[in-house]
Amino acid sequence: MNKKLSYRIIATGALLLSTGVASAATDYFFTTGGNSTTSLTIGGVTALQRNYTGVSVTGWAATRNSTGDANAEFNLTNVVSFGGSGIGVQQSGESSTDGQHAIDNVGTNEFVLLSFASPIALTDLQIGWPSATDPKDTDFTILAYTGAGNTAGSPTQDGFQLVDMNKLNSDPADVGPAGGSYGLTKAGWELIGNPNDVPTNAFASIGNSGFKSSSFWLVGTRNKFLATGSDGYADFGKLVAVKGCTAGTPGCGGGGTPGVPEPSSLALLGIGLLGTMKRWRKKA
Ligand SMILES: [Ca+2]
Ligand SMILES: [Ca+2]
Ligand SMILES: [Ca+2]
Ligand SMILES: [Ca+2]
Repeated sequence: MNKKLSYRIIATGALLLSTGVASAATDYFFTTGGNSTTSLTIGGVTALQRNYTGVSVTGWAATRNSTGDANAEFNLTNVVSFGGSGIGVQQSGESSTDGQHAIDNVGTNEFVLLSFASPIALTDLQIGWPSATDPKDTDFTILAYTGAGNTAGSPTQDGFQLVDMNKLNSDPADVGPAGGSYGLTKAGWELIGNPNDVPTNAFASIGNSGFKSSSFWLVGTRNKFLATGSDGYADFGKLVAVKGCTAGTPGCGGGGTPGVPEPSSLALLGIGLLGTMKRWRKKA
């Protein structure tokens, strides 16, 4: 087979594959400041919510410290945009020189809360920092609000509301009186994954093998209350993007595999190749 013909067959196939494959996955990037911002005041704290296409982001920090505070709760805090390297959670007093301007677990556990316009099965996350020249540990903890595990008196009994975050804390064992502190997993938040050593600038699986779906996701550095064992190294990361799919669609818990051409595409590919082969035979 001559080179020109080989290229033509490859080009024909590539064209058909690119037009005939249905992909259910969607990427959400956080490499800008957002399309708009909303000023929120929750629990006496005012901070910016960043609004991107299809998803809004708020920042949260648990005041529980390493020795354990009885009254620890999550507080609203700033989501800061660092352009191409992503977004971080920068609390008042956190330095830009020691990595704590990112999402981190030095001192307190931090999360970003992603509120999607419609339910999504989150599958991957990507961080854009730490850089190769400034290596740091990058273990994460991911939760979805699935409503499962709501207990009587839970602040989230009637469905998740942003203000409820103020009443929750990191420790799943912490169940207080109505209006007090509740562990995340006692109030409808489900632990989805604890990905270790997330690489920079590449999508990494969060471990959502069951394609759990929700409109609300918490993405944070490793939370010691929600993982067994620890490597002892503090974690840092600026979130560049997340990837998700619509639960129940092919490749997203609904059977089938995205990226495999449908029968009609295969038929078209066959016709394309047949035409190319005929022209080749005529020339030969
Ligand atoms: Ca931080
Ligand atoms: Ca910190
Ligand atoms: Ca690690
Ligand atoms: Ca770690």
